[in-house]
Amino acid sequence: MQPTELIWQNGEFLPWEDARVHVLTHGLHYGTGVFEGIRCYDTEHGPAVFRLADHLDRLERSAKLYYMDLPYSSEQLRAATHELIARNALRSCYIRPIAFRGYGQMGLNPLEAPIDVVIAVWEWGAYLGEQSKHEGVRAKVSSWERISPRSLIPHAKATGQYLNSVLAKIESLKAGYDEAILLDEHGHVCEGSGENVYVVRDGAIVTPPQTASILDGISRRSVLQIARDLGYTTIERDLARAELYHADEVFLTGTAAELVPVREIDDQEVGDGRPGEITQVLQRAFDEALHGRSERYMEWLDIVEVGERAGA
Ligand code: PPE
Repeated sequence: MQPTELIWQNGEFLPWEDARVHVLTHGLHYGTGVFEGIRCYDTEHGPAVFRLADHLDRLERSAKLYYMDLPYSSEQLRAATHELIARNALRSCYIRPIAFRGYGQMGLNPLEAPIDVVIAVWEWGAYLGEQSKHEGVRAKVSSWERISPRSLIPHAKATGQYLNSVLAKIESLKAGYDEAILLDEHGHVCEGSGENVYVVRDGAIVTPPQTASILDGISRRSVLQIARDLGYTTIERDLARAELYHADEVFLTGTAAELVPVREIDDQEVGDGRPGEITQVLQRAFDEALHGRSERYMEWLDIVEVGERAGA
């Protein structure tokens, strides 16, 4: 990864290499942290963060589910994010806010451990590779089941929960695929290791509902709205595994990945093995929204005020 100049840690702007934690940090041992992944785009209005308020809202909600009271308000984190992007003179970047149980308390009761909050920004290119956007990825249905609400909280974006995604991702890569798709205990489709998933069949866009074990993706909300605005039928319902293979088109969305077509699942071609038409229409429209080229969705962008270092 490409370091930038500054990282925001507990209210201070520190040089990248000085943003450190103690080895006995609670979150390192027990996965007691919550985080976000956000992107900032270089638009003609300046660097613009996509749905920052919604991401910070999700961070706060994830924290609450793990009994963490964030020591900073969303408004403070928003201001810190803006200042961090400006001071690092970035036009576009990935933004990683993380809040975790810090140093001072060991054992499974984290309630006395302090809560540390960090925001880092860096340039991060196409998550699944530049080609994936145009050609689509090859996915494997994972042998690992998506975490269940009976043991964890699928709707929380919590660090420890990502061991599930990490296992699925490694398995798919070692088997020669680009990405994993996880099912739940009933065999219903949930999502990718770091993306929501959609099937297009007979012109309708189908994706698992909120009640499935998914993360309530902010790209998901955005792409569903764009699809509806374009007049497509969108359906949120349980998806059977076979529907992946029978689909005309399949695609994934996430902040890091953006919108990526799936061209093959378990060695079965999706459609004709090339990104489908509806996928491409949505990909273009989403891209326009992300990059501030769509008047209709400008309200999703939070423009960063940059000083004289802008574009430096
Ligand atoms: N599901 C999971 C499990 C997930 O991690 C993400 C985001 C999504 C769905 C899509 O959510 P949203 O970004 O709000 O549309 N994954 C983040 C982490 C990637 C990483 O490698 O770290 C991301 O895309 O930033």
